[in-house]
Amino acid sequence: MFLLLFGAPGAGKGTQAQRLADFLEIPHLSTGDALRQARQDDTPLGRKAAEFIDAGQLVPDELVVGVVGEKLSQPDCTDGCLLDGFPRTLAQAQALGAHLQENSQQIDLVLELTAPEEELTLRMLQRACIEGRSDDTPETIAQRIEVYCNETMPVLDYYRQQGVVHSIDGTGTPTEVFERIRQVVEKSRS
Ligand code: B4P
Repeated sequence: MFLLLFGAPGAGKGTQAQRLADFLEIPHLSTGDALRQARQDDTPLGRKAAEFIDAGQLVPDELVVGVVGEKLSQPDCTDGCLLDGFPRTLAQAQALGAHLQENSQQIDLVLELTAPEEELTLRMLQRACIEGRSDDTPETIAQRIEVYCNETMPVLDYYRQQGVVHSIDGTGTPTEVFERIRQVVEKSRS
């Protein structure tokens, strides 16, 4: 199964993606995690990405598309993969579509996690206290939410036209949210 997980910053993508990938026994790629790892490793990609991440902006498409292309070309992704936080722009969606088509693959399901903006902000401010992520400041959080609405919501509309999007209420405990996701995934598999 090829699945995409969408959600505004703080909607719970990272939290749910790991559970879902374990449940489906498929590889999982979070572009946010991959970029943070590159930054930690001080690679050229990580150094370039850092300035965009810290400003609450999207990292340029060509950099992110390269990361995903590399992952999808690995043998463990032949039968499926869960992409978390990708695609975030229409150009990324088109690049993904071209890659899948070349390999006679298709997107089976797009999950959108939703939560009110106050809840998103609160979660990220709480995470800031625990993890100290450089992009979890109040100004950057507001910027990331705006970027999500302007650049990523149109990508969801693009997939909605293909009839593969399921919106899931992302409020409640992580276990409650996962149960909602599990039901949608089970239904789409049956
Ligand atoms: P991401 O790493 O994708 O960051 P995010 O949108 O904040 O989501 P994350 O997964 O971290 O948080 P989650 O909602 O799970 O991206 C970071 C940056 O990288 C982007 O701003 C961008 O610059 C760059 N980037 C990434 N992908 C890119 C792409 N494709 N193109 C261009 N740039 C890209 O969780 C948030 C918090 O809420 C956590 O602390 C969690 O514990 C908590 N939480 C989760 N579920 C909860 C629940 N049900 N109840 C209470 N708390 C919950």
